[in-house]
Amino acid sequence: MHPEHDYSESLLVHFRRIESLKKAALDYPSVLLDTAQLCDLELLLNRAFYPLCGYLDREDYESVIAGMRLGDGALWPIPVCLDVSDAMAGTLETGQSVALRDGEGFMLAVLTVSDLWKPDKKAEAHAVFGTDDPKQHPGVRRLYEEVGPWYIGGRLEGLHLPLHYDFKELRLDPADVHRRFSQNGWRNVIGFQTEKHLHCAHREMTLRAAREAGASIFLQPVAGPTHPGDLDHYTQIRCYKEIVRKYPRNMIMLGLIPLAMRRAGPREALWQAIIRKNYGCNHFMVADDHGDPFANRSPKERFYPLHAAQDLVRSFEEEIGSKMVPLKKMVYVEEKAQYIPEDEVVSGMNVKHISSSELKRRLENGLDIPEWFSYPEVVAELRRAHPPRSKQGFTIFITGLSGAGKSTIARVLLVKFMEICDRPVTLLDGDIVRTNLSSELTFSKEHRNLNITRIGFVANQITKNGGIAICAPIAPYEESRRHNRELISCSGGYIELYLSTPLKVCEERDRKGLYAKARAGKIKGVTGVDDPYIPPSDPELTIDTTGISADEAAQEILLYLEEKGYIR
Ligand code: PPS
Repeated sequence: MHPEHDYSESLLVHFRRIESLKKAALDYPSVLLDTAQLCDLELLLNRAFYPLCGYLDREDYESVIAGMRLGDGALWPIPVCLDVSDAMAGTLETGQSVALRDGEGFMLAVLTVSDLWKPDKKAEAHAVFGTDDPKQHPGVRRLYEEVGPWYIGGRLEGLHLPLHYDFKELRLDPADVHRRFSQNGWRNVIGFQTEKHLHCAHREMTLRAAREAGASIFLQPVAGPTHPGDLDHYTQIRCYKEIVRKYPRNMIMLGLIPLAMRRAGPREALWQAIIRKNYGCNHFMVADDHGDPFANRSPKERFYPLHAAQDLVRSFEEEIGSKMVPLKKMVYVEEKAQYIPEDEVVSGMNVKHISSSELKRRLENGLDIPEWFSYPEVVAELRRAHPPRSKQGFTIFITGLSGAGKSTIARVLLVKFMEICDRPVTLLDGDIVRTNLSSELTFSKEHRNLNITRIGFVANQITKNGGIAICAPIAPYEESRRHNRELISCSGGYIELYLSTPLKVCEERDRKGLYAKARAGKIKGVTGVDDPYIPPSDPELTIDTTGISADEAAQEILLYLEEKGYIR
């Protein structure tokens, strides 16, 4: 038979099988996967997690926990099980088929349940992370708080890989990567996983490692459980695309890995080295703090001992078939006008370095970033994503009692910003929101908090898109104010203004007659009268409007914004 005919026949059989599986799976119970679970599923289906062909069953799981090996002895340091809730587990039994779907309900795979059990999470945390204290390790906290209480093990049949719409050309599976390595004639390849922005020092460091190993470089950043609207993800990948252009020809290749990292230090590094071997890398670059949850902090704050990850990977080099390449930090020496390894610096050398917080400061203030540190194309991408404060969006969140002057000051600010006219401005006054966004809400604690987080959601969208949001609700509770601060500070500026005007003064003003009605017992639960107002614990600005006009208060705010660089 003609080989092509043979091939198309088997493809046809495959497609028919998928179609009949899809039909049958319509009757199976479904598990909707979160973003971290989708990452695991993709790497199971595309064989990056070889030798796994499904989620670990109980025996394999216990063996991995105890000794980093599957039941058959194969090296595998990280448990990969499907976690589900009590409610879901109650509907399942062994031998059953389950449809695995993404957040939109799109069916991706069918799992045949071989085991269903309640893991001892304390024991898992201790073995995998080295502690069972959630305060010490974010991975333990996630295991306790976000991972479901039941695990399912079982074989998988893939129907479709999880869908991605971003950077499709970089989403290479192990088969694609193997093919490209052989097309490039690459026999020795160093896998380099990173989450950081890369600059000149990283190019020098990887090139030096590649020369020493006689290898090429596969730069494989993590495109893990990120949100589709996460601006940083897009910037990061565009920066990687720029930096690979700065390498000599046929020296580096870029691909993304959808890995849900556990940050389990040495075990994590070993796991990543095995995964890279599955992609065809026979070297793997390991940092001295690889997989540490606090890798960005000072050496004293790291969780795992320095070099522990390198030592563990090195001890399994032969078994994995991959050499551990230690990541050597490089520093710029001014008089040599070049980078050298940090451990070759001798006293008297004029060494230059820009830390990530210093880089952030320079970006925020539009200051110079020298060419010895980074490439103009990379800096341009960073500047686009991190414009100086005068070009960023920001939210002014005014909180205080009714009658403290929130709406009037908000309106003065609106006019002033319109006069400056460099960013779109939106006013989210308490009354406007209550009429248009929260008309069904009462003044109970729960509803007030919901009202405030709704305002926060809208203000965040405005801020993220470079606008100015002025919010002026009472916002009597700290928890919803904190929620908004945490959300919005990631998108731009956040300025909380507490109008500390005393109740007595607000009550004397009583423009809406609210307090009179409350005192007469006509309405209940009025803030300040018979409902609490919890003052903010750490506002950027506090103004008591007793005896000052709205114009004067607004002027104070504008001066603050000017001083902090938000307006010019
Ligand atoms: S909250 O607590 O932030 O959700 O309140 P907010 O959305 O800002 O709404 C406050 C305005 O609603 C009027 N109002 C009341 N305020 C406080 N307590 C009770 N029970 C109440 N009932 C109605 C009041 O006039 C507030 O307007 P402002 O602009 O603050 O004076």
